[in-house]
Amino acid sequence: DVLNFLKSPELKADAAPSVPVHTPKTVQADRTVPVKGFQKAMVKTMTESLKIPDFVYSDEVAVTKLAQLRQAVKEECLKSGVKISYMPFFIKAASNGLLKYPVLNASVDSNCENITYKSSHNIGIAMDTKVGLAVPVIKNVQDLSVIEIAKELNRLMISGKEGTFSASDLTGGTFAISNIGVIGGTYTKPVILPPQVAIIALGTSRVLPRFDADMKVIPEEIICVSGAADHRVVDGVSMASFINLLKKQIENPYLLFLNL
Ligand code: CAO
Repeated sequence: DVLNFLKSPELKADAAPSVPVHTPKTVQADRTVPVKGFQKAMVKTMTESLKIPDFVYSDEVAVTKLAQLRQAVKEECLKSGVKISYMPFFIKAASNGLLKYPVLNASVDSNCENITYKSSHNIGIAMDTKVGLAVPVIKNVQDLSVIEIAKELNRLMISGKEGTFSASDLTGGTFAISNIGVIGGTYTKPVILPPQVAIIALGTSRVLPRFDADMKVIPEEIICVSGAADHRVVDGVSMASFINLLKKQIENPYLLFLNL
């Protein structure tokens, strides 16, 4: 039995091991590689970004109803060759929010002397590609339906996998979204991509206990959304109101189809 086995002479501390114990050691030389390609672009943008006096605002967004909606349309979309995730809904909700709070879809010159309110919602999507972080852009989101956004996102994700982005795919962004939640993490502080003035990031969705209107505990699927903005141009109230509007649409996803 187990007790006798534990007392057996083979397990005694002074018993000589029959096989010498080895800790394998891997010998590796240091490696220096040049910074190039997308990483070089990241060095430039991120260094510029550090000069921006930014602030971050975060809130919980319940995606329970969105998850149900997505589940209901997923198969139909697949039949039309479109994979639909949470992202197209968030992108559409953000664009609707930008219509109401255009200061978040603006750009500033390097000395912050002029603000340009952009007419198009060209939304950059932070993407983990085979060559590293890229931010391809979905153009004119204000004119696209959720399914059209999904198609464009699918196309860009294939380009990311194959490394076939066009120059136009990678330029002209006016606002950005990073869904790091695909990988993990609950909270995140997104980094603005100058000359843009705002970006939002999504954390991982988690099912958590929350109160409903009758104070009953219910399971809610929650994503934490964080928005970072250039505080020289955007005030906290604009960002908070924008996130409130995004939250309202995601938590009541039928609103996304009403174009209110
Ligand atoms: N929490 C939990 N699951 C999530 C999620 C989240 N926030 N977002 C997506 N998922 C799920 C999707 O629903 C999908 O599930 P199914 O396979 O069951 O359909 C799965 O994760 C994979 O999603 P996806 O990657 O295919 O699609 P997406 O549209 O959600 O995201 C993209 C697309 C391009 C944003 C994502 O693939 C990506 O590259 N994210 C990384 C972004 C990044 O690197 N940000 C950091 C920038 S700063 O360094």
